[in-house]
Amino acid sequence: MKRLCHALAPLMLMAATPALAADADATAGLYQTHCASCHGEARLGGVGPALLPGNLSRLKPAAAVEVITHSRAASQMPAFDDVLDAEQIKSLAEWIYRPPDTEPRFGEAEILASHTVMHPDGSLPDKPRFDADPLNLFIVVETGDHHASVLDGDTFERIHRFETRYALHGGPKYTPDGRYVFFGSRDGWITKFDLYNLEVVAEVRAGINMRNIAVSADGRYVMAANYLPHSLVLFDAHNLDMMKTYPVKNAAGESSRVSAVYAAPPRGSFIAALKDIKEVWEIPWPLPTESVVSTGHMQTPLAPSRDPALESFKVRRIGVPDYLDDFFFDPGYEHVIGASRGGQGGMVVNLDSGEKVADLPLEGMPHLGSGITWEHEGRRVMALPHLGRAEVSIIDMQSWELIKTLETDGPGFFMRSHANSPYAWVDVFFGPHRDRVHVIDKQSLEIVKTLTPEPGKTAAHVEFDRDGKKLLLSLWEDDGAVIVYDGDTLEELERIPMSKPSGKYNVWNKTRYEEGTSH
Ligand code: DHE
Repeated sequence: MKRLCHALAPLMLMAATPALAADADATAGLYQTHCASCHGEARLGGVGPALLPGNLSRLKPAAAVEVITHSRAASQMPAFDDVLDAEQIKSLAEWIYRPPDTEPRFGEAEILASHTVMHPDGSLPDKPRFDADPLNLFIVVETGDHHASVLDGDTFERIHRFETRYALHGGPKYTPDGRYVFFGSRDGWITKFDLYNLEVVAEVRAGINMRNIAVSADGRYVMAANYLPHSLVLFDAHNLDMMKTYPVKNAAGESSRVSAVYAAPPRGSFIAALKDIKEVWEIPWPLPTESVVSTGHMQTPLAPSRDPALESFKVRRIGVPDYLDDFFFDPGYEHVIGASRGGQGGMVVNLDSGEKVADLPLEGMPHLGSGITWEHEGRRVMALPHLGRAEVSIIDMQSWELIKTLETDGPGFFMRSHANSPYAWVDVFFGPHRDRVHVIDKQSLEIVKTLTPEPGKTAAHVEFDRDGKKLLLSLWEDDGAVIVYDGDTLEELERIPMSKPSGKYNVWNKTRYEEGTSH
């Protein structure tokens, strides 16, 4: 019997293949009829998000069935349970995770075609439409229904709430005066929002699967980092006009996804880490004439003393000993601290020489991207959670030695503090205790309190106000909230209902490169 089955197998396969192909054709037809008008004929997105495997990594297949069947809360997508039967919905939900037959193209023509300017730079009033301190506003990204809220950082009143692009990811980036904020979506959209007038002023799509964006310290340029295509894209921040695309390749012609791009103010440049080739790229922006801006603890020079031979917008390739996936910079942006691929160990690389200056004894997927630093007994230390271990590691940034490992109630994602706060906060994003957050005393290096704001509900990501006196914590649920805490007494002060709030971003802390937060 077994032999027979084996003998028949090729025949059965031949018989099955046309049927499978017919199924796929039928599903592709369903897609064109019901989905393409919003998600694009080639699945590259339109009014709705792109439906390609790389863009759908955040959506579980079962959730895709649910969305097609019943729609998504507060979205314009209709429910299809009246139009399609369960089998058709299941096949569509599977089909969108298939790689496309031909690699989708997204080049300069597509970027230019996506560009819209709603309010040209300089056309809206220069005064805020509200009384709140414009430098102490918070943006809260609400991922549940794809909105963002603007909060007054003194009263915590919601000044405004507006619909964003689908699936924003990473921190929105401000211009140094705090007037404009740029959002990046996983689908590649960059949205420029005028916080004084509470209006979207320009939009452009930089790629199909974007990692993040960075804004130059002078607020004049925006750089986008893409996974698909393998590129960096430079924009003039005024109206998001495309200036240049950089195909990301090494000298041998091998191309790479970009892990992320950051602005390094003391260097006057963007720094991009590459995921598939062993290089870090430095792309300088033109030197301004002003001398120094105070950026919190850094006193960052706007006109950095860098090698005058470095040409603006030209790539300086820095060879590094390993691929950089997740990484962090020291406050002076002299070193990049990267996690090795596979998350076993880390390394410190000097950004001028490209040499590795230290190995870091970090295992269990250290989440360097959410590392923070502070002064401890006369030396600067950095602390970071691990995505794969219930630990926080604390490292001396001079000797690069691990000085403390704190056991936590589970692997964490985000860590946060403020120069004026005695505490650092870390969540327990993964595992059964994701409803807890730990508070670490920055001097004793001990966990001094564990809070459970709402049993059974995920609590994650903290951001302080500009003085470091109060802070916001997300109750990361569809019917969630942002909880305001007193940063010293650790008492809860109030809750502001929100739809799955993720990151919170205080204008002052970001534009001043405050210690203890992300930049
Ligand atoms: Fe993020 C920031 C990468 C998954 C929420 N995340 C970032 C940044 C990078 C990054 C490179 C810094 C960008 C910036 O601010 O300029 N994130 C990754 C990943 O590689 C990873 C692990 C897998 C992936 O899907 O890409 C990942 N991230 C997630 C999530 O699953 C989170 C929790 C939910 C979500 O929205 O997708 C998530 N990431 C965030 C948030 C920030 C972020 C809220 C900004 C933090 C901040 O305070 O600045």
